[in-house]
Amino acid sequence: MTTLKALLFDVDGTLADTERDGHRVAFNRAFAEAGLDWEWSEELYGKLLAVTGGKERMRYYLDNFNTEFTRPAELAEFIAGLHASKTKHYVQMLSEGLIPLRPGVKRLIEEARAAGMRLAVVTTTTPENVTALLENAMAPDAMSWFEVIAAGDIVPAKKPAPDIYTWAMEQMSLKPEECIAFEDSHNGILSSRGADLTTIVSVNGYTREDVFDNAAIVLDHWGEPDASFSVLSGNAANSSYLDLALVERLHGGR
Ligand code: XBP
Ligand code: MG
Repeated sequence: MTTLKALLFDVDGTLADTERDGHRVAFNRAFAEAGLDWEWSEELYGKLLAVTGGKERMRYYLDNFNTEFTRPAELAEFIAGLHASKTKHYVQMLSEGLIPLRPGVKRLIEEARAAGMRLAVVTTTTPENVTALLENAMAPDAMSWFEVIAAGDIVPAKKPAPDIYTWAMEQMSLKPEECIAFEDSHNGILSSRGADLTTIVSVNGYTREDVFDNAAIVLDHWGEPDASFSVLSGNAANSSYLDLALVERLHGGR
């Protein structure tokens, strides 16, 4: 059995419930600021989450949910401008402390760090968003806890493509069997499993009904000593929250 050396974390939906009350709201603020009448409801946003990446998501929206919109000649630049504004709003919201980490996130990451486990972030979101979440919700120096931040447009093919995980492992000179991934969504596990990674899933409101073939375990959240997780599929043995011992046991089952 290969020793576990690194934990690779998705961000949106996994470390924090960022989509409904974070990204969605930031998109709507950017649209309003640009004088657009686009309004992404909670329900519509659930459909738009089929596509990862904010710029890609706006294009998907225009192609499928707002075909009447008269597109500017330079659509890519138009979308990039809206996206820059959305990132500004999102970072502002995080700096106001509006989005907390999910249960167990800080506890497990601190435990892994103390045990000398190597840590990385692997996400489709924009790098500034990762910094804003880690510094505001985790700890002011939390960026330095992670050896690699694989984020945003660093690889052209975003999740569900495996490229971002493969890129992160290349940076760390690690093989898939030496790592474990943490995800929350169907697109996320397609990406991590596509990179041959054992994957622990914690669902959220938008991903509870997603399909998670080949997950090591599917939980409602990582849990805390005083707030047990629920196991949606898989075997947590006698554990009631996700700690490093359970992570290593799940990794051993690959
Ligand atoms: C996260 C995403 C991101 C965010 C928006 O997916 O899909 O696109 O919704 O981020 P995952 P940007 O958790 O699978 O990485 O607007 O910065 O692209
Ligand atoms: Mg995610």
